[in-house]
Amino acid sequence: MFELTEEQQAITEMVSDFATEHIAPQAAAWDRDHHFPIDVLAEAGSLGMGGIYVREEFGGSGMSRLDAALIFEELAKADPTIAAYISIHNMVVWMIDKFGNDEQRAVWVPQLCTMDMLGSYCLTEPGVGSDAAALSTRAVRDGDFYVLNGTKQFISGAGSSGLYLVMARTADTGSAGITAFLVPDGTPGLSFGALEAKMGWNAQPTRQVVMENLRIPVGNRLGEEGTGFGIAMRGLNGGRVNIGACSIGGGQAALDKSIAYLKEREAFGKPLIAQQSLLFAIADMETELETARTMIWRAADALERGTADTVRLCAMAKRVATDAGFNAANTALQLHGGYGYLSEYGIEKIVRDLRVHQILEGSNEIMRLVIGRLAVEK
Ligand code: FAD
Ligand code: 2MC
Repeated sequence: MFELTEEQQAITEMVSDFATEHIAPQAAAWDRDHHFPIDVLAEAGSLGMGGIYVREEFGGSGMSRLDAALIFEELAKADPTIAAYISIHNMVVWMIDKFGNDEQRAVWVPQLCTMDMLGSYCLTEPGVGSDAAALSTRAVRDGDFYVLNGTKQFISGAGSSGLYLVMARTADTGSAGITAFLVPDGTPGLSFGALEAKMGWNAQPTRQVVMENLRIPVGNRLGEEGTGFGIAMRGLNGGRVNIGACSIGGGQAALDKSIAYLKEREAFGKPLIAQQSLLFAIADMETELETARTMIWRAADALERGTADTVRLCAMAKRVATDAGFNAANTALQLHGGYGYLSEYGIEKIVRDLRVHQILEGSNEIMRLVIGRLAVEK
């Protein structure tokens, strides 16, 4: 559990090489130009990163949740934004593989695994984020079709994705009245809002997804009516671990840059690393990231084995890792002095990118809600 196998070390090395060569050199430009590199995503897909923990039968890589966490950490060292998008895509593909029927799997999973087609996860609405069970997008059955009406907010990849996994209400029974649907791009009635201007995550689009009298066949329903909330949440358990791994990767990159900088930068007649207070800052970053990594690996293992404490451990890992990653990046900025504030040094981008991980995939307050509720139930 605490030691990676040779195979896992090889995966980490392969992803690190890919990220160093194909992502890191362009990350600053993609951020500046708000460019979503779908060609590079397809390259990641060809290496098996489009369906990491999807079964091999329909083109998945059949790897474990821990393998996925290792992959997302490595990708995020090069660019947290690209890593995070790939993690959301993986969540969507896994949900279809896990909860879809054979026909849905055969149609969608292979092209999503290669990332020739991208997937978006559509839960949040303009009026409903944390209180996801109160969503109001409606799906009304009409013979062999469902008619969908509603707006999804903050949808990652929207406008570029080929498939939208949409949670909609089929009955007024709270979380039990929610159903999941597969909405292909190009369906009449599907449109997108303007590109949101954001603090970070600039290399991936965030838009509203608007559905107006959108008709999809009953065959596009994922699972039975009323099972959509559970499907959405089970997808998110993995998403939370993966986004946590992305935060650790970004934080680790910021820490590595800080160590190199403090060794090189001189003040008061010696390198800054000789200041014990700064060495202690490095020690705390290192310790907090390693603590979070341990938690991520433990949650990934629980998810893999389907243990009873999976939800709790995933929520804890998400909270701890996204805080640790952001804190490490923010400290790294301080350690770089004025240069940390300049784009050229690559630190301020990590701070901007990691900040949102404390908000999305269930805010860290919602993680406390989940953990707290389970703690008092015991
Ligand atoms: P609110 O729910 O309105 O919360 C506001 C504040 O109140 C937060 O700090 C929250 O933690 C706190 N709060 C709420 N309820 C409680 C409570 N009971 N106790 C204590 N504190 C509470 N969603 C998708 O479905 N798909 C996506 O692809 C996606 N991508 C995103 C990309 C970006 C860049 C962003 C910013 C968001 C994305 N989201 C996506 C939405 C994201 O999941 C939500 O923003 C998040 O869940 C919080 O919802 P909200 O913004 O409506 O905040
Ligand atoms: N895993 C499995 N099942 C879960 C679950 C989880 N993590 N969380 C809740 N459930 C089940 C729960 O067991 C219950 O099932 P049942 O009815 O069979 O008993 C059902 O879902 C309803 O749960 P609650 O009674 O706890 O519902 P409540 O409304 O009180 O709270 C809450 C739900 C707040 C935990 C949930 O709405 C939540 O996680 N909110 C955060 C929303 C979120 O994470 N959004 C992320 C959007 S995606 C994103 O940001 C991206 C970037 C992609």
